[in-house]
Amino acid sequence: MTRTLFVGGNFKMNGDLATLSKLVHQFNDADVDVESAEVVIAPPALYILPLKELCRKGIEVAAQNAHQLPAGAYTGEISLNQLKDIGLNWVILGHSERRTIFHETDELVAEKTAASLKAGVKVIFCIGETLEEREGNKTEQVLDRQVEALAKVIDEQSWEHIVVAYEPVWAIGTGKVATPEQAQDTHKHIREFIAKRVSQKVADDVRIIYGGSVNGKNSKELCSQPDIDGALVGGASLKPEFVDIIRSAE
Ligand code: G2H
Repeated sequence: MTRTLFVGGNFKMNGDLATLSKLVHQFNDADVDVESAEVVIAPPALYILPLKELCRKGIEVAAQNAHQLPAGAYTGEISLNQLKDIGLNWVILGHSERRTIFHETDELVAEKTAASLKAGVKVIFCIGETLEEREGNKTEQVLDRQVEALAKVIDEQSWEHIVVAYEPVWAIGTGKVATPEQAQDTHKHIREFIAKRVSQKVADDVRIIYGGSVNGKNSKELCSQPDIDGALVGGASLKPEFVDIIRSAE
């Protein structure tokens, strides 16, 4: 089985139109083999459309969040149908900043993910444990619980539209990256859980990417682990070094 490397750039609430446009031009001009990696950038919502126009073939755009309902009186929210309407194929759901700051539960993230697949939008489904959970030897229990919530609400076929992003909360934006061995062990566990809970085929096919202080220097070693199929990159996706991360696949 071959899983194409997946590299996501999560700009979070950073940048302005001029700087992000310049960045996209740099990504467009970079000499990378677009066949070797699937590349998706996730700008703040109001820059999705202008940046989508700028991206060359081979670079797709994602939203960083969406509401689970198709339409209605939800001031400030964007629906998955609206994302689909402007031609978006990807959304990030369940990022730890959404889970912790905006109190999104496992069930809500799973519900959003199911709604997203129904709307025809593929999902970068984020999971991860806090430092306290890791130190309390609860990492596997937490990840199983987060994946289980999703497995309950989607069918086996739907997994082909999911990329799982494992992001240990203690490694996010802290500069404290998990070692390649730590990340590999955890990815292997997630894949084994999916094999048990869903099917061996889904476990073999689903891409599980790593996030948390990934940069141009550590990405190659992380991405060369057998169960790590790419990266979800925050801080470093706002710099030209994002191109080096995409090159991890070459
Ligand atoms: C984790 C990651 C991107 P960073 O949040 O999703 O951010 O690379 O800055 O740790």
